[in-house]
Amino acid sequence: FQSNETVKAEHMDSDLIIVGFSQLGSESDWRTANTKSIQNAFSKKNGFSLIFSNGRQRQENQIKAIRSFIFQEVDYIVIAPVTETGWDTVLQEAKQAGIPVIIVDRMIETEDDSLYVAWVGTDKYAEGSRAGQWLEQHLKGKNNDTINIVVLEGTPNSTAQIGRSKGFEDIAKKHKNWNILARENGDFTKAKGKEVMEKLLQKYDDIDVLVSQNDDMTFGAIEAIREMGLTCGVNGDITIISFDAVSEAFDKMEEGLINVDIECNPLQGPMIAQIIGRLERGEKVEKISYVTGKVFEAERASRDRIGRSY
Ligand code: GYE
Repeated sequence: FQSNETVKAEHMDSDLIIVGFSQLGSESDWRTANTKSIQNAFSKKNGFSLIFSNGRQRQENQIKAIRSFIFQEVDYIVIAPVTETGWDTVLQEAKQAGIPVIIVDRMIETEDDSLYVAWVGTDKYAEGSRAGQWLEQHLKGKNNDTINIVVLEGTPNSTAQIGRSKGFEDIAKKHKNWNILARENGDFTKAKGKEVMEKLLQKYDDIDVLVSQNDDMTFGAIEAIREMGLTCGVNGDITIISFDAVSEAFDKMEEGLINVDIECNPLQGPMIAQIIGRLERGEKVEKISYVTGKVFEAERASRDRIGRSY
């Protein structure tokens, strides 16, 4: 057990700004890129000392990390929360300690929005509706055929799962011939994505479309589909709509295995560092800042990926 002063001394290196970052886990390629972006932005040469904690997809680990940041008297706390609810108590503690909190990527559900100074992330509902809109275009002229859809969902009650599900379903509702056969949790991981897709393929022999809420689950699902002797993507049995648009997904689009990928940009570090810079100078910051994203189709993947770094 180290005293408060000892812990602080380790990070006290002159006038560096001490930031405690509670990342929710390391479940996906997207998450790896997000972590790197934040670690790079909060480097010593940029004037920061970063204390990083990996929550391994468990809220209780994140709450522990936040309490330890408070104990260490960090200057700022940055949290990428795994799920939306259950943060009020620990964020009250941070507030009482006078430590500003910035929420990134996913959102929290609270009635007291004084518990955080700013949020940075992408619009997950918009991502879900872009997936639905793409399918509308793709199916144009096939209004009488029944389209059987399965959805691989991410971590239950995470903003990414809630937003992408709702966004897609609000479009699906408008189409009587879209038949959502199943919605299953694949935890945003490749292993779970594969396992769940295997079960779905055993249960249904007429899946037309897979909507997979992140690329890692998609990679697992593609393995399951191929091992069953089926094909997917541009000329395949199963149309695949994925989310994130990480580098391996571009490979798969170039191979024609994924039809379309709804981008979610993980490179959020510089925006968060900028917000802290403003707070340091006593300037006002936006409460909500959206990072924008595009829609990438297999047909253009080789050109669209030029210049991308993750
Ligand atoms: O899409 C997924 C990750 O919250 C937007 O979390 C993020 C999601 C991302 O595990 O790959």
